[in-house]
Amino acid sequence: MPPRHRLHALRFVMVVSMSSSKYPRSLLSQLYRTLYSIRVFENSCIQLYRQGLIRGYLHPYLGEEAIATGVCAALWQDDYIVSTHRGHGHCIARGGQLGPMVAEIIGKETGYCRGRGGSMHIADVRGGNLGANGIVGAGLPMGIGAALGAKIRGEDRAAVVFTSDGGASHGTFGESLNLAAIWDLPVIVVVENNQFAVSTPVEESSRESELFRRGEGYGVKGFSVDGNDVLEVYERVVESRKLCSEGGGPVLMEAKTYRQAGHHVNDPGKYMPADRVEHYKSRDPILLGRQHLLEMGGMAEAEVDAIQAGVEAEMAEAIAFAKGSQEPSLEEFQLEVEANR
Ligand SMILES: Cc1ncc(C[n+]2csc(CCOP(=O)(O)OP(=O)(O)O)c2C)c(N)n1
Repeated sequence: MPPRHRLHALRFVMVVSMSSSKYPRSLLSQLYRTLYSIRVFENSCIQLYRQGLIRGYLHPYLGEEAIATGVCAALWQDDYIVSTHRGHGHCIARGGQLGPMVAEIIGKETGYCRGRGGSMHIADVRGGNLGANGIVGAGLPMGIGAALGAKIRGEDRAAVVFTSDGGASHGTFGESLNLAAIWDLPVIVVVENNQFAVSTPVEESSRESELFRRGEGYGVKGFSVDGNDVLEVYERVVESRKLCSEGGGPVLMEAKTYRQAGHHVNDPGKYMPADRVEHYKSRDPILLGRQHLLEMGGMAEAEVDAIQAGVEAEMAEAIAFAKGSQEPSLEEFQLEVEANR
């Protein structure tokens, strides 16, 4: 072995042996792969949008990746998730494949919903993702229903409902928490508090901006986590999932975070104070995840770079797959409209 490589290998072995992390390296590496996949996916979608391949709205999850990643890594095989209008990250973290996701978003037959749903309506029911939703707050009753169904059938399955600071002020939020509480349902409601509903700051839309406190009035355990730190999110969801299994649900988790861009792809986000954006960028979930992998996982920079290169290659393949896929035909659209009249 050439001396430079020997030195590198020696340093690597020392780092591994010095690592006292309670987290297996495989977990840290899986978390980082998911975080990075979501980041690359969202940046690629922005490019596709600019190229005119995505029509309608596109709500990137940039800056919020640690929430979906940490939550879904803590779930069990048969659990359900219900997503939001900002839902690509949830789908990826629950095991969604990038190719059918891009195909769905650009309206191709090979998409998860044959290109009929688009960005805000991706569902992967077989993978446990009951779907994204363009109606703010509408996922809550769906998640409660899924958990109720599991309970009635005697299955040990939990449902995670992702919602938002805006969603937490909808009537469905209170109604769903109340029903989940009186029926002791295995539900984890995750409020992704990115501190804005479009351009309205959460302090202006609620007298109590610590949204997890809303659980108290319904008799639901609530707590808040740093939504930029994937490990903190993961740990609290592991505990919450166990609690659901023991009959201790529902649980309300508020994950505090910040968008790194405007509400949707065409919103410059000028209402977002620059110092707040900078603060949260300095705590970027991808950077923190990388740091965990290097420091706790004892991984070498080159190995982390290799994970990133693998994700980038997978993304390029996904885009090629989607672009090369067939468009739905006009005739079939007409038949579907007729059939649903
Ligand atoms: C019931 C309903 N009202 C209004 C809208 C229009 N709308 C789309 S996103 C949004 C606000 C979103 O803010 P928030 O719920 O906090 O989620 P975020 O976009 O910050 O993730 C609104 C009002 C909608 N989609 N559904």
